Amino acid sequence: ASPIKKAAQKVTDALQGDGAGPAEGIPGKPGPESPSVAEPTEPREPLPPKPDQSGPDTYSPTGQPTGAERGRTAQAGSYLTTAQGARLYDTDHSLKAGPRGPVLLQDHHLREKIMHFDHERIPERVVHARGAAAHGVFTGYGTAASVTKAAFLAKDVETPVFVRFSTVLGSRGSADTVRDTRGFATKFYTSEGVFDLVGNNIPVFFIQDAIKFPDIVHAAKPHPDREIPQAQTAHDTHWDFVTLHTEATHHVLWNMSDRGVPRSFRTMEGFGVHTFRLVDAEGGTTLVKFHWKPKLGVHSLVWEEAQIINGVDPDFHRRDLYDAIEAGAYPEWELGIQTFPDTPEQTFEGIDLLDPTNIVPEEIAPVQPIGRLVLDRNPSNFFAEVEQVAFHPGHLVPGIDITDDPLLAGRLFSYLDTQITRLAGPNFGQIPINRTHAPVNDMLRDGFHQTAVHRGVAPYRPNSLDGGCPFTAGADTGAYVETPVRIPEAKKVREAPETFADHFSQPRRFWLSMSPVEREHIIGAYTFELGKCYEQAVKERGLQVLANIDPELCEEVAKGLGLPAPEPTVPLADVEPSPALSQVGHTWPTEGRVIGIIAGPDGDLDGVRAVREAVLAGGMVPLVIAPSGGKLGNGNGALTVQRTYATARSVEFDAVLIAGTPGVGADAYGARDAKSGLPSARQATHDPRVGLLLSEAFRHGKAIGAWKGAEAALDAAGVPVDAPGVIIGDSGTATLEQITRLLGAHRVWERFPAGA
Ligand code: HDE
Repeated sequence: ASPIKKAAQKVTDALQGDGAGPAEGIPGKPGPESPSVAEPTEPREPLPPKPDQSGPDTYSPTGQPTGAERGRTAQAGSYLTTAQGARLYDTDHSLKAGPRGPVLLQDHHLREKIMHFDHERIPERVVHARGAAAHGVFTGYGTAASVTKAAFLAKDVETPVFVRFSTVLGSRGSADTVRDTRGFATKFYTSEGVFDLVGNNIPVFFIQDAIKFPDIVHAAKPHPDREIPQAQTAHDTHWDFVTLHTEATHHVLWNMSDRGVPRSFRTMEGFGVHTFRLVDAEGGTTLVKFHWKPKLGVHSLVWEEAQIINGVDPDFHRRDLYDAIEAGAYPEWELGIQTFPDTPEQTFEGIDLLDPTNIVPEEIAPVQPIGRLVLDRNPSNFFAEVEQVAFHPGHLVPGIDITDDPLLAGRLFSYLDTQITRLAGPNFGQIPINRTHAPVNDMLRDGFHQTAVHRGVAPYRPNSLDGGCPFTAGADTGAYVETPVRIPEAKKVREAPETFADHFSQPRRFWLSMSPVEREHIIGAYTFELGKCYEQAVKERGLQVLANIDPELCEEVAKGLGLPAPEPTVPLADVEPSPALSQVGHTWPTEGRVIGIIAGPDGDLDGVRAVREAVLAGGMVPLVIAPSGGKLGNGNGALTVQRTYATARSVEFDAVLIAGTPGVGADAYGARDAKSGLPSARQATHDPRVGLLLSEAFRHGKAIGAWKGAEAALDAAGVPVDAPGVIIGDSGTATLEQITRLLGAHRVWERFPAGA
């Protein structure tokens, strides 16, 4: 029996027992065989304990834990105790003066239990509150050795990592697929200390100077009086700010593009945004920009899908990441760098490298791969790991240094500061998820939540009482030594460089680099968001910004808003497109893609079984959808139903297959059982919910395969059988090759009015 079944048995035994005699700590005597409970899905083995994250310490600093004691499941001990280790005989009833009498103040267990519960929450992150994370491994290729001495980037060095993805604006409980920037923060537990690469899925930022961060965040967060809307920019204060403050234009354009609604965390690029300075073993320096390239390609949702998902599965991205890892479809990225000579001007081909609203096109500075990231382990405890992880752009290792990007400077202050409030004191580095894997020998002492028991008497330097220890290191013994960058003579000013004043040529490059269908999506996004604003002046200013990017973009949005399109107020920049910015027109691996297989009870179950196997063999995830839960068919070959017509929605699937039900024609659509009024089993493949699923999948450009008479269901759903990406075959497996090929392009782009 699996551990899950054994555990279930123990609980059943305990519930049926008389409470006498602890058997392995669970009161009760062995009960009868537990009744077999039908599982809608295959049960999962619990995750193994993590080598570097032990369970809560259940010992005092003076007693040492035994091997078995450490790292075990928190709830598995023999006896329930108080926080102080006293065994409890009851945790379900308050201490009362008689069963109907008043509760007594002397109930110390009640007070401890409620006190702890009352303080379970910590403040959510002021930005990036909503997130999900996973553990993994980073392996260096050694290709960066000529530009950096960072040990973790050397060839074949494996470094444990923890990556947290997030949205920016929403609260902790907000929906995943809102239109927003996504955080992509990576903690590398290197042998030389922690390195945090705290990036986003958009390579540019709203502002050029950290001092404006409170302004952009106050404008984009919900209105302070009503606290609406949640987790989105489609409201007046956001558009008021970004249209008055045009350095935000480039970032906003990325937000309004498909990048604002990623299909999955697994299909997002990541960017360090700022220019960093790498330092080699001889002290030579190179300026770089970091890029994460997803193995599965960069893919997005269409806007309608994103909106539906926010209702039907607000945890869509979180679930997708967790499920992919559990299924063994480990998300993967390559880390790459664009390199630039470290000249005093800090520009490349006329692009100011200190301006975080700029990209450098990959066509003129190719991204060179330097390592591989694989996420292969889910967190065991969301709060302990995902909530308490504390990133900081100032967590650097020898070989990686910063530049004078004024946005980065502010971040170096902000990320430590915020943890003092969020994690209640300066010792957050001792929280298991934040602990470095390098030996720590600091002289930081005391403070809230100090969990170390430091020995010795001399936490100061120089000292003689602790033998003068510890000693400082030199660069040759692994110390972090700042690059002695020359600072040009200057006056103290509150100013930006002149080159920071061009707010439109980079957005224009982005627009010109988009395919027709991506442009159509951008037009739709601006029309939606500005259409949600109440203030006429804000809409008009929004159109003025668009006119300065591109007249066609401006005209199309103006049409949608019913307003005149203004003339540009700046000359349109003469820029070359960067084809690497477009997501369309490439072919990608299809691993981990989700294929819904609709099957009725009378359908071709052999065919469903065969296609399910073929989907699995292709590294994709088949989900069988049937009218109700349980099994389809009998005996060994019975198929587990993973989604019912009630729980399935098109947005979960990248492609849909439908197994026909022989003998049922289009006119049976929506047929109901005469008695119950419910869709009858025989007509199940023609259920209105299936019709909705198919029509949505069609509208969202998803590949659809049908066999053995299922054309009738397509017909009933209004899906033309000869439309692009609709594959009719003799069997499910016969359609799969074409379906997989279509999935490689992500969507059937021809189905959108603008095509690809
Ligand atoms: Fe952040 N940012 N940020 N940010 N940021 C935070 O730190 C801040 C910026 C980013 O998963 C906060 O621990 C300032 C750029 C990510 O835990 C806070 C400025 C980029 C995350 C903070 C920026 C980011 C944060 C909130 C302007 C992309 C989530 C909680 C100078 C390169 C990390 C926390 C996680 C989180 C401040 C700008 C990315 C308040 C002042 C640019 C991915 O410290």
